[in-house]
Amino acid sequence: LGRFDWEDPFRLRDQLTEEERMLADAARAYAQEKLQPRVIKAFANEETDPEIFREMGAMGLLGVTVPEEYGGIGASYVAYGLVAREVERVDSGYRSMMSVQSSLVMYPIYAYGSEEQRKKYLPKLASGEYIGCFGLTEPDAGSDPAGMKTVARKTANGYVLNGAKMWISNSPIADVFVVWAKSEAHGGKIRGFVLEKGMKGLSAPKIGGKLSLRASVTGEIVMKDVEVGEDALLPNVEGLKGPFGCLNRARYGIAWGVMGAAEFCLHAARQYGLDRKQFNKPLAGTQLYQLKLANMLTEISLGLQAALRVGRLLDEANAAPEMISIIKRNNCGKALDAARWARDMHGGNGISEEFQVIRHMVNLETVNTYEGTHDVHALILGRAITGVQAFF
Ligand code: TGC
Ligand code: FAD
Repeated sequence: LGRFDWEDPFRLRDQLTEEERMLADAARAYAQEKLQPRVIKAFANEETDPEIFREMGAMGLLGVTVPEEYGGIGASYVAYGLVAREVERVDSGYRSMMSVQSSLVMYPIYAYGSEEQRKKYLPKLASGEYIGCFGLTEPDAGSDPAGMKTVARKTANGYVLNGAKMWISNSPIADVFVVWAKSEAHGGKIRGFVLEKGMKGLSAPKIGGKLSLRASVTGEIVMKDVEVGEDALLPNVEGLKGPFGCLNRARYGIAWGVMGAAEFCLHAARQYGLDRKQFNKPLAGTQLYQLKLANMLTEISLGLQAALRVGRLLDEANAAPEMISIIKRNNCGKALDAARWARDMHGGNGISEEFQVIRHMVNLETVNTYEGTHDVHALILGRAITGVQAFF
């Protein structure tokens, strides 16, 4: 019979390549040494340090799947997932910064951009010199992005963009804005545009007062007659499959990331239960405490194994969006459960920033909502199961 290691129940590590193990170890060392020491203060003060992009860039953690000639490291989607897991073990906000840059900004420029756009933006996004953001959601179009109002009107030399995007990660500190708009010149179809900080009519005010994901800045993107040249258009994609192609990758990364947050919560609750005595015995020696630990461990083990399977299929260009809906939805929901249990298992200490589980808990509320809510992914799956759409 084989050995059992509660920290790696299905021996995930044995299923990785040497390159994937090395990248995961490097990401863990960076996250624990550089991100963990600053996260409590950053969350409390709602501060996002742009230097983190430079640090991640220097470590090769931005756009890991992008080929080396454009500044990436040409690594696998499994490697990308492992990075997300290590960063989100510290904070979902830091993972958000990384995954927007990698999947929602570098990926569309790489997959849909011209050679000039790739050369102009990707190396600087990979190094963290440029910070990127992705504007799809609008005040009146969230789960239903087809209802967006942002428009691009054709001019003699390019386009004029008008509209407003809402709830955009990184936007107040962004240099590069990948924005989706209905283009009149393309029959009202959705097209992607790359805008740059400083363009006349473009602003990105911060959204204050967030009680979740406070270490990652979120803002609006306001476009008032923003004039761009033809070279701002992403030439190689049209329709909603453009933004969804990016979301497939980001949602996949989230499925790994939230398991990192859940693992933090499991480890914290286990240690707390071993250290804390009530009724003359450690809490970890009670049946109810062990039941919760067992539930957490089970869901994390299954969630990681499922993410690995989908990652391998993505690397073979053989993953279906519905597979990604299953793991995004379920892993977010289970991570949120784990964080809520861990919060409860810490008793009163569970609400203190010092023990960190409540920070993960409130962060995961956002992660459960963005990139397609828990229920929207249920509807995507319901449509696949029945062949009948139930969105409207
Ligand atoms: P529907 O009719 O289903 O599809 C329209 C077109 O899009 C294609 N498509 C996909 N292509 C690739 N991958 C996918 N996953 C795709 N899903 C759909 C589809 O084939 C079709 O193509 P075509 O050529 O036939 O036109 O569209 P619908 O309007 O009925 O969609 C409904 C629904 C609910 C599935 C969709 O709108 C949805 O997923 N809503 C959720 C919105 C969402 O996820 N927003 C995320 C915003 S970005 C964000 O949150 C970033 S946070 C990141 C961070 O900080 O970490
Ligand atoms: P709604 O669509 O209004 O949904 C509200 C509720 O109604 C949800 O429970 C939903 O499940 C439910 N619902 C919706 N439609 C149906 C239906 N047909 N049937 C049953 N129930 C339904 N967007 C970006 O474009 N870029 C970003 O970088 C980005 N970053 C974000 C960062 C943060 C911190 C947050 C909070 C959000 C971010 N988002 C971003 C936006 C995010 O993707 C949206 O919030 C999300 O898609 C949900 O849209 P909504 O908020 O408009 O909610």
